Amino acid sequence: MNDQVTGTDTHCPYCALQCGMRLAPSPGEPGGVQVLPRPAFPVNQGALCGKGQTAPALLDPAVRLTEPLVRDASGALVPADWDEALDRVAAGLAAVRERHGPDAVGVFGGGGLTNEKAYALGKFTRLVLGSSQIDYNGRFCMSSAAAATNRAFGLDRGLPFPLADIPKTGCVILVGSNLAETMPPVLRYFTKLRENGGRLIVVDPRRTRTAEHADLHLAPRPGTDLALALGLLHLVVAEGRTDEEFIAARTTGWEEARAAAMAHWPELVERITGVPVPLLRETVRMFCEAPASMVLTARGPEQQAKGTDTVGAWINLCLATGRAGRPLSGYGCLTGQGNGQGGREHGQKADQLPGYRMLADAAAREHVARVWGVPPETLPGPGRSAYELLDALGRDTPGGVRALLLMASNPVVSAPRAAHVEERLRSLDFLAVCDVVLSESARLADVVLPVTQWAEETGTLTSLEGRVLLRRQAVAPPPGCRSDLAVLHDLAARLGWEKGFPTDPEEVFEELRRASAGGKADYSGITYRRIAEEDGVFWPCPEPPGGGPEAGQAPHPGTPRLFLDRFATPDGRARFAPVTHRPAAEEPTEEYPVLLTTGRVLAQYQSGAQTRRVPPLNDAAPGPFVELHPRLAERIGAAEGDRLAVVSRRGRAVAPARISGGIRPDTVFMPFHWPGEGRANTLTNPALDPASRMPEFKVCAVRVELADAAPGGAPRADARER
Ligand SMILES: Nc1nc2c(c(=O)[nH]1)N[C@H]1C(S)=C(S)[C@@H](COP(=O)(O)OP(=O)(O)OC[C@H]3O[C@@H](n4cnc5c(=O)[nH]c(N)nc54)[C@H](O)[C@@H]3O)O[C@H]1N2
Ligand SMILES: Nc1nc2c(c(=O)[nH]1)N[C@H]1C(S)=C(S)[C@@H](COP(=O)(O)OP(=O)(O)OC[C@H]3O[C@@H](n4cnc5c(=O)[nH]c(N)nc54)[C@H](O)[C@@H]3O)O[C@H]1N2
Ligand code: SF4
Ligand SMILES: [Mo]
Repeated sequence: MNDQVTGTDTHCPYCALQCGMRLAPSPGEPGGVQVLPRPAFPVNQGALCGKGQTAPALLDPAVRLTEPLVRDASGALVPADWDEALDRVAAGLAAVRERHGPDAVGVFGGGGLTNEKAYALGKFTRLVLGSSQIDYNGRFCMSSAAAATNRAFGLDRGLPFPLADIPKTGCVILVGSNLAETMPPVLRYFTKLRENGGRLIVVDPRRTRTAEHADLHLAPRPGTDLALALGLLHLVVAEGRTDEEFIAARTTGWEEARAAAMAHWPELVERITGVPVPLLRETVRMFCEAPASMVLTARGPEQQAKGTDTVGAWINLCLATGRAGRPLSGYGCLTGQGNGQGGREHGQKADQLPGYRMLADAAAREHVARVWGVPPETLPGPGRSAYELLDALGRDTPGGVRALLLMASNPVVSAPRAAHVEERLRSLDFLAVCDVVLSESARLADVVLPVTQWAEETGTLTSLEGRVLLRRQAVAPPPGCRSDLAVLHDLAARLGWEKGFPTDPEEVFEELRRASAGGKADYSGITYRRIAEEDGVFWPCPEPPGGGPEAGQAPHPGTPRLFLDRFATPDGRARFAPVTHRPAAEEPTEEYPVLLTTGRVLAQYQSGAQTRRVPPLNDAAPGPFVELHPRLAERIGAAEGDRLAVVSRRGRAVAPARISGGIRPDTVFMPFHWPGEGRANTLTNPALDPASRMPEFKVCAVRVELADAAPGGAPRADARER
């Protein structure tokens, strides 16, 4: 539907909900368009959060990059024409490759990239650069849930059912998601659930806006969700609430998982988590007495050095109670970035090829190599994970990565142990950044390429439901910008690959369809036309043998609901994970007695590179803060608004106090959207989950003190005057 009069139906630039919206011309407004509701799109039915509503501000040439920038002899970034900028990038990457080998050239992508871009970026890295060194920011996002669902179900799709099922189930345990702030239009599904008599249980160390809507709020110590889930499973067994028939027919590994859970007595779990036993019992009762129930996790339990096992423990709870692979029941992960789902399926992850094929699998390599027209042995093997890649940057790292192409991420703000990562980026021989704005990371680049974004181009994204959507171009891009696809095409041509990198997104998608055919994330039956006609298509959607509708065959309907007949494992059974509790990588000590956790606020998005440039959003959330309990505030002598120093083993950050009775007294919370002195990631711990390589963003040990205290510890008098 591309109607000149009423505008263009498209989707939001930000999160994984990918709300439908309509953009209509509106001269005089920022970006020259206004956002109108698109009530016919079923997922958000016209509702948008403030970020979506104000998104046209991102199109304003006053905030976005409109010409390439190159570093001149004096060290300043100065405008250049495209040919010069592209020549410099091609030469910078080629020089390092020649001197230090292909694996000295790295690529870092983003979950905001469309499927077409993620696909082209993976192909570019493996073919043109010949490098194994590619990963992306999605590793920081849902990789633990991905690892756990692959292990348990044989497939990783965020939600195995559409959001529309949520109001019809009986009970949802929402673990570590603040969706009232992170995807507000989704809240209506939970409000309807409760109107229908269903129950909502929220697990979060803070009484968030989301927790305000819950029937029960459990507030565990950060980093103890694994013990919590095991304690619930213990009670399920002790109270005779297991579904033995389901366990026998559809799962494997129960005996081991059961034995592990039985070691987690409710009283022990109360001691570890701080959640009282009666609340544990009430949770089990609500969950098991509902005719159907779900567990949904987000970054709270996942961004831990044991995130994979933690998600595994929550899946165990679903399996033991028969709450998986059945209508209106199951485990799901709420994916985060706009294309967090599709971005991990098509080859920008260190170990993956398109269609969710694994790079280490010979048959997978052969299939994809055939589509790419190269011998399979030319494809490099798996590379380093995101943090390991960032940690290996720099000319002083033996065997490290000395040139980097960074596309759609801002790790100077968003990576763990960010001061170290910033220093690694500065020590590169060559850094090229493709971005829409001059982010903190782009400021460090030798060359910055200004790319088209969102409403300025067309592409597909896969939402948290596994629904493949078409985000349509609605406005002309500024003349000085090129799409990421064009950048990859132009660089490939300079590096000897005239063919294989088309700039037309639909052409790339047609190739992606073939590359994904037969893979786990099979998109071969999906076309741009179908997406437009059907409000999106759920993968897997294979093309029927012998061809689709063009060949006179009925199209595959797509798969809104997974696992109803069998799980995607070789034997069709779900696998229990035999997991036991372990402490966080850093527990409190005398020197660092408080736990820091981090996350988001409503009006800012991620590293803030985009939303800090949108005035109404920036006014609503102008800067960082440290949320702390009144008792902790009293102990350190802090009043509301006082500048607090939060110190971890990695560094020190300073931000004003925000005192709240809604947070645990042993925990402080900082949002991570800002650079500079209030950068939360100066503090965070890059301890990695052994399976997913996810860093422990959600828990580290810190000391909290008044920033302006005089030596000796007493608050300086002037620090209290504001
Ligand atoms: N406004 C806004 N919306 C966004 C984004 C944004 O930056 N801003 N980003 C998008 C992206 S990429 C993502 S990944 C999603 C993230 O969406 P969410 O997962 O909802 O976001 P977070 O705030 O990171 O974490 C959720 C909650 O986890 C809690 N938490 C902290 N530690 C623990 C713990 O140990 N256990 C448990 N159970 N909970 C804990 C925090 O208190 C927080 O309330 O949001 C998406 N939407
Ligand atoms: N402490 C702490 N740190 C965290 C988290 C946390 O909870 N706590 N969460 C983590 C999570 S879940 C995530 S997802 C990461 C996200 O962190 P980042 O990867 O830094 O994410 P963004 O800020 O979205 O950065 C995206 C960049 O890409 C640009 N961009 C947008 N569209 C395009 C495009 O089409 N092409 C190109 N080339 N560029 C584009 C934007 O302008 C922006 O500069 O942060 C992680 N960091
Ligand atoms: S919830 Fe997400 S997709 Fe919807 S308008 Fe807000 S940021 Fe955009
Ligand atoms: Mo994310």
